[in-house]
Amino acid sequence: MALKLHGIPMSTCTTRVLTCLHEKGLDFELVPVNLFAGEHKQPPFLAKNPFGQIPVLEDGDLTLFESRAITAYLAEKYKETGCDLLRHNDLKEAALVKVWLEVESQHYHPAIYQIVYQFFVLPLQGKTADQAIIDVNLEKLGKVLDVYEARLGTTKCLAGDFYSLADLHHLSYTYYFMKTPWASLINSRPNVKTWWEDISSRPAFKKVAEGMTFGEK
Ligand code: GS8
Repeated sequence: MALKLHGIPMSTCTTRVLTCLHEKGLDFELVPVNLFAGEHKQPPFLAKNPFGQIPVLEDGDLTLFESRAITAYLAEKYKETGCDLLRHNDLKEAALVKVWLEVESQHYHPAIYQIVYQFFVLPLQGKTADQAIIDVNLEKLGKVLDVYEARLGTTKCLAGDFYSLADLHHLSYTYYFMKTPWASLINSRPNVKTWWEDISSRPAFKKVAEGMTFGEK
């Protein structure tokens, strides 16, 4: 039975999974969820994710939510297909991938999420962005990026000289962030800029980015 992904192509968390599916060259069905009609808060969807959020992946009788857990599942199940995103054959490399997966979710995401949310999502709901929240998080993100700049001066990608799930997890939010007035946070750091240009030009992500239309009129 084909993999079924419930979500929408412009959603950051859906695109995290879509990028992984394309990276692995897997067949899947994208099942649209009508967020504007509140479909994700209705019992049929809540039965798949009790938190009422996209994305959800169904693989036969297995139902998963949380985009990072879904990509980890796909990277494990299809480790022999396409790029080995978790470096199964090398314990140290695999451990470093896990370190940088944590860095993304614990340090990078909390800051970049706030900026993207304030800049793109609130105006869409007719609300005004809070510049003070944006400013605090730009400062936090800058500090995280200083660490990345040093790291990426020694290795091509975050976990080593290889593309991994840790890099992939950065794509969705950074893509939208680069459309904000603060893209210089990435572009002014040469190693981060080279890394960003490298990972965002992978065919799997370029395909997904076509559907990432937040902020476009
Ligand atoms: C977050 C899911 C999420 O925020 C994950 O899957 O990584 N930690 C979870 N989903 C958003 C769309 S993200 O573009 C969502 O479903 N928002 C609607 C809502 O919360 O009501």
